[in-house]
Amino acid sequence: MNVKKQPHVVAISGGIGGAKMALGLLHILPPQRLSVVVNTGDDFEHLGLRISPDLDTTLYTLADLANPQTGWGRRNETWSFLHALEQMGGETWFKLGDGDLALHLLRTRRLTGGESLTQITADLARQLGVAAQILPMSDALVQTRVATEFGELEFQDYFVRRQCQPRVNALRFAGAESAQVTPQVRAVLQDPQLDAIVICPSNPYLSIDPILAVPGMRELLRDAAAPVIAIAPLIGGAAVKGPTAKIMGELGVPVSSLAVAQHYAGLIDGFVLDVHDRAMETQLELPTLITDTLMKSLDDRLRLARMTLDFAATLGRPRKTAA
Ligand code: GDP
Ligand code: FO1
Repeated sequence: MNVKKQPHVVAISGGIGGAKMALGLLHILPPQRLSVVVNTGDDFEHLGLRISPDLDTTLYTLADLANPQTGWGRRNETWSFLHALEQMGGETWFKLGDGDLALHLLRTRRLTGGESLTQITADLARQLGVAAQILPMSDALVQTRVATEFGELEFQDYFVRRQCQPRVNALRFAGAESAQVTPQVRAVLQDPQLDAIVICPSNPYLSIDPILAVPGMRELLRDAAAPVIAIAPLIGGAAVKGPTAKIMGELGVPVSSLAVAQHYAGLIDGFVLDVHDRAMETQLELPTLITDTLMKSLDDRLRLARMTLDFAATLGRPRKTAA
């Protein structure tokens, strides 16, 4: 009997932009055949709780619980906790909804008890009915720090409290040097039957670079059995949401999808470019799929996911160059 192999795809993702793509992939793959390796460089402690924003966004998005307006947090959220906090003079710049609070409490309590972020996230995903493996990039604490005109800022201070207004001079990922790839991330990237690794249209500097900074991660991508494909997070030189374009400008990088592809040079085997940027195709020195990459509806997410996997299938298992 000829048993058809089930596809297996690994997505490398940040928060809001990445989770949109991961949702498309989840819908077109059989259950448990999507693994999402998620940035945890945005993680921080707030009000005594451990918050992992990109894991939260991925969990809520894949569980169909996400707030469609903000992209982060839960749909139909209530805010009694935050209002009570405000009344008593607590910090309210980082908005924790009542339902969301339950996730942070559970996570924090189990982390304090010595369990790994990977194990806790797997349990939360199961409880929320998510049929994908959601994997933190590492179980070690890696924290993105933003060097600005106001000195070095903690990530959420820069991103949420100051709304990405300070000018970025440099980024570093504190703790990355001693972080380790988890056995679970290693296993999915070393799957000999892997069909594709998709670098989601996430912020390359804030969301993907922290993942790549975990020692051994680049080598795992380079040595994987499947092609690595990145999707441009810019459309017509602008971000759909968030500070990607602003940061590229501030770091002195041309604000273009070409620069994003060049940022991933040596790591990717194919690039997905938006139709608005088709003029750049001739300058891209790797196989390129040109398509509409704007994901407004669920159908848009599914279509882009399908096109990306069909594109990956045309690339086969290219010989990898040094990453
Ligand atoms: P964050 O961690 O919440 O900031 O989210 P990500 O890093 O995962 O995603 C942010 C990036 O997603 C931004 O550069 C956006 O331009 C990009 N993005 C969001 N939606 C879309 C979309 O529909 N299409 C494309 N191509 N990029 C998108
Ligand atoms: N983003 C905001 O812009 N404002 C918030 O008040 C806020 C609260 C918040 C709470 C939980 C959570 O998981 C994420 C939250 N985010 C909020 C998202 C935010 O942390 C960023 O989008 C990411 O770190 C960038 O990926």
